[in-house]
Amino acid sequence: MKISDRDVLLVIDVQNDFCSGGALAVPDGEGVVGAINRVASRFANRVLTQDWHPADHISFASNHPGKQPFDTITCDYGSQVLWPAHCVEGTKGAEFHRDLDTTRASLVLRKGFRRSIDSYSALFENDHRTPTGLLGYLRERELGRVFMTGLALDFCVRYSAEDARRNGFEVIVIGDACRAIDLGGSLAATHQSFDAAGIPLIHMETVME
Ligand code: VGL
Ligand code: ZN
Repeated sequence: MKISDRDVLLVIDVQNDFCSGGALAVPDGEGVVGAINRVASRFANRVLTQDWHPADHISFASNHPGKQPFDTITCDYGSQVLWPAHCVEGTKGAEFHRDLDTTRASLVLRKGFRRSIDSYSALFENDHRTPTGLLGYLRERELGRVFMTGLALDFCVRYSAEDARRNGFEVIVIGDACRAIDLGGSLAATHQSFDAAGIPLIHMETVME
């Protein structure tokens, strides 16, 4: 498929903690690295995101006495899944996977850095109101189609894709350059939501052709 200078590759959270051996390992998380490096060669615009939390972050089960990872709590902005502590700012777990080619990224965007609010989406934090700045970046640079890759398909990739679509961008998810957590039916819900929103899931080979 023809990739233009207006298209952008968004690489979500390909960090050690989401790969094998990490604090919140996504099954075969590191399996996205080769695929992303390959498709990246087709794009002039590449944006990487990094999940980046303070140690006392609201999304960590360990910061809520009596709660376990994967429990859900209600906070100011609605419900929030509690996770094992992960991607703590400045730690090895928060670094990009060592084989991910980061050299030609034009932007590295960190999200989830405020103690009292999580951010799955790369565009808006979990209150669906607080901007990360990425929407302004995409608009100001007049970027068009947003191609999504990374971790995890059913959380940060999903919410980023939906927010971009809702804000008028054409969004395409490269399925084999993503992996899912699949918590309580979240993967099936993601597929349904992509269908409803008009977000196609394509194969990497389609991008390479
Ligand atoms: C993510 C859960 C918590 C993700 C980040 O990158 O999908 N999931 N923090
Ligand atoms: Zn996180």
